[in-house]
Amino acid sequence: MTFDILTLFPEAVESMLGISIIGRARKAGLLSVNCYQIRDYTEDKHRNVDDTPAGGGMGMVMAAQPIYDCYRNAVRNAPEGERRRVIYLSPRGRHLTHALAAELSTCDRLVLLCGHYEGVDQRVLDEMDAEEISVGDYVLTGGELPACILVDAVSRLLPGVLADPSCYEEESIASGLLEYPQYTKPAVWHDRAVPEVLLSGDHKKVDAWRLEQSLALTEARRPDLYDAYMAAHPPKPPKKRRKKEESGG
Ligand code: 9D3
Repeated sequence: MTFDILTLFPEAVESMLGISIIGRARKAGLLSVNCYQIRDYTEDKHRNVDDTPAGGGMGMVMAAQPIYDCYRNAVRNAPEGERRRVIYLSPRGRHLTHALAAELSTCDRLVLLCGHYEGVDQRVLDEMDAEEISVGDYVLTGGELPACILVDAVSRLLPGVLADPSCYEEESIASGLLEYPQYTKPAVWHDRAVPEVLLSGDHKKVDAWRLEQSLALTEARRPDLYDAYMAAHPPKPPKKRRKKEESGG
């Protein structure tokens, strides 16, 4: 998977995606992240990349030309027929979810455009056939943090990126439940004990306790997820005792 990130702040994106699990996965060649400085592509004599909005109003709008030339350069050597999506991180986009991240993880290349200022000239979004994705209903100052969130959420689903792949099957949001509470040593800290069942060594009991905790937390905090989970996991009907008449024949 290759991520091409078009931004006015490549250093910010590069530093965030150069560390931890994603940084290691990049060094291992499991994914590529290329950051492009949109300003390097401006044909404006003052190197400007934005201008006043047509029709008047506040703020500045990112111009089409530098973004489009930056985009063309990013995909210049891309193989013909690759599975590619162009994404504009935008507060008016479709919300990023685990399901969307999983869908994006099947692509060969994601081109991510980060806006700044009040927005981007609509014509370049149309020309690139960009889809819009938001990371939630709150207002940020630009698309760089959202782009990092998207790269992080998608990258950890790629083969080999996580040490233990079983963890993305059981894990909270993917399973539809919130995660149970976690503990480590020591067994008592500030008069607070680790729940006894976790020290019992009885794996069946531990699993049952964790599921019970996940269900209770999800019901209390995310009734929407709880209802969906219950609809998908109907409780098993109790086993009927076999009656003599039915078994006879
Ligand atoms: C003037 C109206 N504003 C919309 C509420 C314009 C505007 C505000 C903030 C346009 C862009 C931005 C910067 N935000 C993003 O680029 C962004 C974002 C966000 O603010 N919230 C959630 N997801 C995203 S993805 C990109």
